[in-house]
Amino acid sequence: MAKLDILEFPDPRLRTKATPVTVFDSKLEALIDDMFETMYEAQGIGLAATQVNVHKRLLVIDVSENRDTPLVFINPEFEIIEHELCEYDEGCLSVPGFYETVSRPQKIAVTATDRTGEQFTVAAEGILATCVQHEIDHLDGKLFVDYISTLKRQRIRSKLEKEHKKSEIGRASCRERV
Ligand code: GNR
Ligand code: NI
Repeated sequence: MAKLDILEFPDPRLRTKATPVTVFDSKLEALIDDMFETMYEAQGIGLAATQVNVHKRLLVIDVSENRDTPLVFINPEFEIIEHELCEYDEGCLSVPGFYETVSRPQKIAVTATDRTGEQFTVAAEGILATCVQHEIDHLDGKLFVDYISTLKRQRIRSKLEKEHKKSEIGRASCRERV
């Protein structure tokens, strides 16, 4: 197993539209395992393949308190069951350190396949419904910051760009010292 690097906003690769998974093989199994390891290590409740620079329609989620209920959704689609919106303070491993309130339909039905290619449908509400929609957005190249004001988004962008520049300088001086 391996921990994967997570792309961070405003990396343009996060805007890639992912394509369906068609091959269910050991390589896919290994990717799923690596995505869970990456998600648990980063203490996230979900991770989309897009975030680890794999542009396939695949996501992993664990919204359980004990972090012991891993869920895999391959080629996921959802239907809205209740149009009533539910607000959550959303964060994202690709937008580290920032949280904003986003409204999304509160009850959905998710159809996807599992890691063997078997199709299933589950109803999701609350944080699971929010998380599934947040992750499917990633597969379509969307981020939660797309739902907030341009001003707030630009502020987040420049703060993260500054941090990325700082850590690039840190890495460069580390190389110099070797
Ligand atoms: O860890 C995460 N927490 C979270 C909180 C509220 C709404 C959505 C999320 S998903 C996020 C992990 C992540 O970035 N997944 O793409
Ligand atoms: Ni995210």
